[in-house]
Parts: sequence; C-alpha cells; structure tokens
Amino acid sequence: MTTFSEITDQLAVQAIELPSWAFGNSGTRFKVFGSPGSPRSVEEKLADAAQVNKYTGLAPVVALHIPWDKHEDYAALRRYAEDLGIKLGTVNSNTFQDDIYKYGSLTNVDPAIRQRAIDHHLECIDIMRETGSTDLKIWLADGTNYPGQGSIRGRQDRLAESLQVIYDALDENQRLVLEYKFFEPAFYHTDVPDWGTSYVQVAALGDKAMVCLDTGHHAPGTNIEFIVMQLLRLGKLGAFDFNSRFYADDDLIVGAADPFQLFRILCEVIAGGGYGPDSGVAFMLDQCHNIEDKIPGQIRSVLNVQEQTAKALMVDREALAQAEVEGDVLGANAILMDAFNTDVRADLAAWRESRGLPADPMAAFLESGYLAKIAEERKGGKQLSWGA
Ligand code: LRH
Ligand code: MN
Ligand code: MN
Repeated sequence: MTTFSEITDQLAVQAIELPSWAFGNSGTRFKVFGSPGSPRSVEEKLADAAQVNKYTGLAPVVALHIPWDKHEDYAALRRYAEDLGIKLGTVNSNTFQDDIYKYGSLTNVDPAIRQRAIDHHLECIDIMRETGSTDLKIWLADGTNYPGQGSIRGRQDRLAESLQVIYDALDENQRLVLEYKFFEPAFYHTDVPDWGTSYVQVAALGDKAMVCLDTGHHAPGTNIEFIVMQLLRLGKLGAFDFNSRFYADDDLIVGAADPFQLFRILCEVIAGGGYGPDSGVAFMLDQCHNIEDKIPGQIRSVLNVQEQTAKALMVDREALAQAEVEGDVLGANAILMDAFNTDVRADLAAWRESRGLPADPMAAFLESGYLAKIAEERKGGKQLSWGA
C-alpha cells in the first residue's frame, strides 16, 4: 500500500467549496428550526464559512445561490471574502421558487416565461464577472406530475434551445455545469433526471458545458462510482455536489450515511484524473444542517472528504492492475479494502499539526467560543433560512 507520507503532497492541494446556504437555518417541509447566531446577511454566512477554512485549511471557496445571496455590491462582497481569506465560487441559479415557474422555467411552453428564466441566468453570469466566479451551476426543478401534462419531447427541445442562449453568453473562462436529479419536486417526470440527459444536453452545447453530479440525486442502489468513471472518461465531469442520503435527497453530511461509497467514488475520481486543482472537477458540498450546528457540520463534512481521499490515494494501483491481469479476484478486492480499512486519523492529525493547523479541527473550533460569540452578537435582525 502507498504510505501516508507519500500522499501528503496530493492531500495538500485539496480544496472543497462550501455552500453558502448550509450556514442558514434549514429544515424539512414540516419545520425549519432556528439556531442562535444563524447568519442574517451574506457577509455573516461568509464569516462562518471562513471558520471552516480556518480550522481545516480545506475550504477556501464559498458557492453562492442567487437570489438567496443577492447583494447590492458584488465587488465589495468579493473583497469582504478575500479579507476573510476565502473566495467566492460557483454561482447557483434558482428558477424553482417563483410562481411563474410553476409549469417549468427553461422548458416552459410559454416563450415569455422561458425568457425570464434565461434572463435570470444572464444575470447570474453578470454576477460571476464581478465575483470572479468561473462556474454557473444550473439545477432545474422542471418536470411534470402527471402523464400527459406536458410533451416530454417538446420540453427537452426547449431546454436545449434555452441552454444554448445561456451558453453563448459565457465568457471564455466561464463554464456551465448542469446538475441532474431523478425526482422532486416533479414526481412523474423530471426534465434533467439523470447523468445521460445532462450529458446529452451539455455535449450539444460545447467544451465549456459540463455535468454536475450531486451524490444524493440517484435512485437507491445506483452505482455512483460507475457514473463518475464514465463522465471522467468522456471528459464531462465538471463538479460534485457532495452530501449523503439514506432515503431521498436528504442533504446530510457527506460520508455520514455510507463512507465506503464515498471512498469508492473518490477512488474513481483519482483513477480517472479528476482529482486536484487542474483536473477541472470542482468538489462542492451541497448540504443542510437541520438539527446540528452548522459550522461544525461543515467542518465534519470536509474532514470526512479528506479522510476518504487519503485512503483512496493510498490504494496500491500497480498491485491492483497486476491482480486484475492475474485474475486474482479476492487479491484485488483485498488491496482496495486494505486501503479503506486503514485508520488514517492519527496520521492526518499529525500532518495537520505539522502545517500549523489544529490536530483536531472539530475540538479546536468548539473550544474557540465562536458559537457563543455569534449567539451573543447576532441578536435581533432576521435570520436567513435555506431558500431566503
Ligand atoms: C437540488 C439541489 C440543487 C440546488 C440545491 C439547493 O435538490 O441539489 O443543487 O441548487 O439543491
Ligand atoms: Mn445539488
Ligand atoms: Mn439536491
């Protein structure tokens, strides 16, 4: 097996993008629970995100969601982030909360509504120019609830036309990343339900259009690492939305439900050249912390990704290839499992300390008193929720 000291250079380049919405209050359709000190402004979300980076060194970028993070001065917001030692990242569009989009946005049968949805994306691209963001992430709630409600073919054609207009507006250094999800809020059909549809749409657009894989957006039992392999093979994996799920789109802490699945995904990422800053694959979290504290929830999340990444980097790939050639089924499986079953926590702790980071970022953050401080300072004003 590759030793821990042989992988630290690769571990050091890991950068995980945090979702601004993870810091606001969130919940289910039954209840949103507030927690003391929750952010009341985009700036406060960024300040909380900067804490995650301060204690882990893993999270230097924050993704925005428009209109949730609408701001009167994006250049100032960018400077504010930079002063905190972080950067503004992916801009996520949002056409799923306005009444006009009840029957769809980019796919809507009404050209005026389609144009409104296109204009929203053009606004996002303008924002990206000011924030210095390079990725526009599109996830559509578009779909139907009942067979016959809409022409699924017509909607696909209109989607292609709308995406083309948005794509043509991108600058040279900007990308469009199209996320898929198999159901919800539409329950009969969804217009971008799977990686194949996303791939077909982005392949028609061109080189600057890529697929986003949200790990919570598949049917139970789906072999997600296979999809990762295929998209990397096709040069079309643009980004991850990491989270974990037990049932549907649970948005729980990545690596919490199934650490082994996360390990297998990361093995394919590394094997397929999808790891590191030059790979073109953005690692992002897309999570909500409904009942746990948000900042520690995000710290735990990035640490989970780091831990499984370390193990995936330690897989002895030469031995694995050799075992395959020899038809050594159990030997090959043992090589993979050896890496997964290695406890890298002590090595990671020592390595963090050697880089001036706390050995135990969770404990260090909890001891810092930040949560009590924001609970005291952020009294009054309206706390922001997921979706606001
Ligand atoms: C949709 C989704 C998408 C949205 C986010 C808030 O379920 O995963 O990425 O932007 O949730
Ligand atoms: Mn997502
Ligand atoms: Mn989701």
